[in-house]
Amino acid sequence: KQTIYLKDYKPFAYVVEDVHLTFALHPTATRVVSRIQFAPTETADGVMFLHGEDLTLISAAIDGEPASYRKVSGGIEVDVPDGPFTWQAEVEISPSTNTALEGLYMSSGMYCTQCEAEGFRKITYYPDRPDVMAPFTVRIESDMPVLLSNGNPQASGDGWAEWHDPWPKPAYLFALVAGELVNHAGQFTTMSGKDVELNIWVRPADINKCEFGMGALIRSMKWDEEVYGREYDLDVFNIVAVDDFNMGAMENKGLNIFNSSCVLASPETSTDANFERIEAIIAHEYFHNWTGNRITCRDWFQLCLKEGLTVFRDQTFTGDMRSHAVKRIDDVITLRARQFREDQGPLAHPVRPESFVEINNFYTVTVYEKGAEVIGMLKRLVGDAAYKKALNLYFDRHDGDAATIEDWLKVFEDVTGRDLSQFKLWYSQAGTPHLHVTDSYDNGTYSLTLRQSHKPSPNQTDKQPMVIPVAVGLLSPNGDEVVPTQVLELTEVEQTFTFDGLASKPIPSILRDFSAPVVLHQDQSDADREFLLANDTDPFNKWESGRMLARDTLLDMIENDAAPNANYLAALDRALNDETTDPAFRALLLALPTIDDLSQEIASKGGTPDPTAIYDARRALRGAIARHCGDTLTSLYKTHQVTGAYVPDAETGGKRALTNAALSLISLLDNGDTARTQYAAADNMTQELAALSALIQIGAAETELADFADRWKDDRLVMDKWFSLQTALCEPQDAAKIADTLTKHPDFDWKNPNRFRSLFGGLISNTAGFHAADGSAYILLTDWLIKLDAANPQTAARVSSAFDTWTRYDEGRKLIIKTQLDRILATEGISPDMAEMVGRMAK
Ligand code: HT7
Ligand code: ZN
Repeated sequence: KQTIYLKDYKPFAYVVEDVHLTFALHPTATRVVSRIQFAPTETADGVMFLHGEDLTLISAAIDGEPASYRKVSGGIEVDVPDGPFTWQAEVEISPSTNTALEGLYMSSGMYCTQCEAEGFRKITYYPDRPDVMAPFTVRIESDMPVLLSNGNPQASGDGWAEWHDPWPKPAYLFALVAGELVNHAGQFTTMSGKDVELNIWVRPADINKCEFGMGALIRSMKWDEEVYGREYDLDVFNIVAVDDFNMGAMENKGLNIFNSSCVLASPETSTDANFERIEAIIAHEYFHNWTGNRITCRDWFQLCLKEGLTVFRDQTFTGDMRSHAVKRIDDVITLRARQFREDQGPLAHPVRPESFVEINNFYTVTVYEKGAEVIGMLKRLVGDAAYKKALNLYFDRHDGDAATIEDWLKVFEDVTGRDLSQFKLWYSQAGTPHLHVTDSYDNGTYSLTLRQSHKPSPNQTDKQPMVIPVAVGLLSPNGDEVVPTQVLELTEVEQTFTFDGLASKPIPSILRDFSAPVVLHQDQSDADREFLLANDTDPFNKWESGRMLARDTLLDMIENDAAPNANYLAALDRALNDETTDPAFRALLLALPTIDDLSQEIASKGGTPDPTAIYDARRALRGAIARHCGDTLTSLYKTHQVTGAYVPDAETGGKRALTNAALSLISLLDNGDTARTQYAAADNMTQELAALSALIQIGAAETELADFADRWKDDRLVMDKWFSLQTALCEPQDAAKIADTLTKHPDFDWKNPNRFRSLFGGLISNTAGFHAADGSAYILLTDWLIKLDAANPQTAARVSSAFDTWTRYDEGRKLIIKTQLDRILATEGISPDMAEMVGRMAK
């Protein structure tokens, strides 16, 4: 496959005016007839290229006459007339043998599609690019009882149904579903009074897991009207749950298709974290109706245009539904763990990449999460009112367009009069900026000097200074906030900002709310951190102060064999006892930096992380916290128990998060007695899984693991948890062996992406286990990646990114990993997806 470059973009030379598709469904021989009206533009030259992959072409005609065409790499070239014409083709495809889960495939007996990014070309010949938009009419012929496609239902009869989608859309938003499905119905009346029929379609066994998803959909529809003024635009909105799915969900117009793990929920089978994630994903896909569907992307380099903005929107939604403070902390934990990690390694790329081989490899945390951070910075810089105006202008100006980042930034420039050319570097410059802060105080004036620095990234060595919004507040030593939050704009390499009229040297609270995705370097004393942990009015920095104390004591234990910092333990105990703070916030104070976070930190300072030593230090610190804060933890565990029927809300979820964080530590002291009691009494999955996890972590879960598997053997989603917990939480030295044994379990259906990710995602997250010095986990994962790649390249390539930190480690580990990467590259028939990912890592 060839490398594609942003700079080479050229519009398609034909307009697609109308698309009619007829599907005669059959597991191995589905026939697809396409009738497409094309009109040439000025750049047309009589030869039209249509994408097509794995298609058997039965017939092709133009205006009723046999077409003249040539098969070329990736599609066909067709000789076409000078004026408008109708292309009609018939192809045959085989959904049941499509294990890549792209195009039309089968999952648990149903037909479904996945077309983003380039799956439509596996359904029929078509200009499969996001800047070609057209209205679609679809006829489905099948004896399946439920036949769905995009848009509104038009007509149906015995064994067929027709759908019409009036909104011009790119082919990647096409969808079709046919199956023996049942629906959980709902209804929504839009702000202009239109009634919309809502459905969640599932297999009959799952009908009791739809209620929460329906509520989340209705909340999302309402929120998008209230906060962004966006109304839904069809008569029906359908969601379908599918068991075999490469990612979380897909925003096909009017017919969202979901990985069943991202929509099905019940108190008995789903944890609080599952409920929150499901609500966020339903919102995300729904929000795409405007940011992605009505306004789409000109080309796949602009992916962050829809994804960064839609993630930003779903993050704000979750904050509004639950807690902004907790959501922000959660998001930053993920950003640092995953996006900063990506930025630090060989897979680093800009939010808007400039080249790719396989676009599926660029659905990354950088495009999504850093893309969302960039929107958040823009909003902070222009202010809420201008953001709102700019968004309204964006929707007015670009409705129906396939737009670019330039179009997006221009609406902000037009609304505010600001020049955003320097800000645009956030889209083109890879890597995480470093922000260095020093301060001084002299005679009532406090000075803050901010300096930015940038490390090189793959293919980017010289970097320009960026615009960095740094939210700052100042506290006086008695705990009062003497300067409330203000945003300093760092635009040069170094700038000094002064604050006058201060009676004494203040304690600064810098980068409040994590106002920019940067690494902050600040000489902060333990005393200042303890002070901010107790007094900061900014919840993010309050938490961050505790986090930095925990990080530094861990680094001291790892690097200098030091004892746990007693000041930290005392400050943590005080913070845990502060009843004025949210239990969910206190639960987050107990979440220590992960082994991978710490190894990222050590590597960025030029050291060589030893995962085993980091594991031991973390274990020692957890033991010290359990002993030092034992009374507090036991008391919190008792006083914050939730009674009554389970409700998946933020308030009771926060209490469960706190008691379960306490339980995990208490279990280090009581041999798991409390956890065993909780497991036996649990009436919801949050409590059950927390108890089971605590027991696995102390190596005392044999009975409960067997009981769990026995009770849940028929529930695929719960059994995914059973697989992942064992590989994620076992002792590192046992991890590869346990994973290997589990691959031989009769329920290890490796072609199911959820099951594969459960087992191997668990293993990869067990950092000390994955990086066991003998390389056993590296070798096991590589064997399975090679096997999976032959069936499902997209999922295999994504999982292969587990190796992206390999250059951090010692020579022994590096040699084994490099050997595995080379082994993958040398495998005959390796997919372009895998070849690109591993090639970038092995460089
Ligand atoms: N826009 C979607 C991204 C996507 C995808 C989803 C499912 C399977 C394969 C996929 N390839 C790309 C999901 C989203 O961001 O909302
Ligand atoms: Zn998305």
